[in-house]
Amino acid sequence: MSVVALMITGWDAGPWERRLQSIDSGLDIRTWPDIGNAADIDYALVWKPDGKALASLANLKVIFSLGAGVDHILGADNIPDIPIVRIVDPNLTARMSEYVVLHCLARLRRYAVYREQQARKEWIEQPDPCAAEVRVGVMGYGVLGQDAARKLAVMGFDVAAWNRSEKNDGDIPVFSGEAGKAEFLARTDILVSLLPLTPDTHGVLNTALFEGLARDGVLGPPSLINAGRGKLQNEPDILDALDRGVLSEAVLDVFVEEPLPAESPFWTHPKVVLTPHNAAISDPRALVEYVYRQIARYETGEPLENVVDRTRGY
Ligand code: NDP
Ligand code: OXD
Repeated sequence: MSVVALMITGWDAGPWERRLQSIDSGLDIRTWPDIGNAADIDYALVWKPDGKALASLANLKVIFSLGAGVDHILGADNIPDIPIVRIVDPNLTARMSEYVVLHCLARLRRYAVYREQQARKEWIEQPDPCAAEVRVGVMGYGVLGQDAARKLAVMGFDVAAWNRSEKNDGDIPVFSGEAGKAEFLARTDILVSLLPLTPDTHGVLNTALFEGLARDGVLGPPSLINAGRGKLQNEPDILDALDRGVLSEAVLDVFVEEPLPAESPFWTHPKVVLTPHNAAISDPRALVEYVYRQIARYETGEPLENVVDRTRGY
């Protein structure tokens, strides 16, 4: 019988345990820190795990990230050198695209302005460009970036992407690497960050990047949506760019420190829309089956899918 450990920080492990048990009542599921004999554990399902605790599982075969990102694992000390599998699932992907499309449409249709006007009982029609006049740039053209970009294109936005490696994707131009960055930024009115956090992407959302964005957009100064990771962003640079009008708005789902401290100026900044790192939640009702499928593949000798490349960091 396989033994699974749930090692979850910040979320309730209960729904994961119940869902797993409902799929396979024969599984022995243990929730950290009450895992009994550490040497029994075959698989660890983790969110922000304690590295030392993971390292103590002497017979661990696979680590499953319960999110698409894996910086919460790779950033911990003593992570055992075994496969790390991340989440790639249509449920999570669709949630992220909803978030991105929502905030691009809100910006296009000046949702914030009309809310303010309503509060003042003002009947004023704002200039009304169409989606095709607005250039959205998606940074990180992986599973989430591609889905969001395609759905934005369906809504009519003029979409391009920026990626580490070159990719050809039909109608969506994909710029790559440092060589393609300036051209990508210069044609971007709404910048969407869906990058993973790695040593290369740490702090990439900074003043120099904001100043490279398009200055001739139909919606006025460019705006930022960051749903990747908080440490991609230099937070003082975002505040400064908003205050100087280099950015007109920042939609932030992720922060350097989470939960966002009460004293953070982002809470009350009039040009910031913030959400509590829930652009794409990990819903155990959908994702447990994915993990269970991977365990079944491993046990029948099939290759695991979506294994993290540790040297790339994602
Ligand atoms: P993928 O690994 O599928 O995609 C990552 C993409 O980023 C790849 O296309 C990769 O390029 C590109 N990339 C990596 N490093 C660089 C770089 N230095 N410069 C340019 N491009 C780079 O990940 P997902 O799309 O599944 O997820 C992306 C991130 O979204 C996660 O890592 C996580 O941090 C975040 N996330 C946030 C959530 C939230 O609720 N806020 C929920 C889920 C995920 P290449 O094609 O060359 O490999
Ligand atoms: C993830 C997240 O990585 O929710 O999936 O942040």
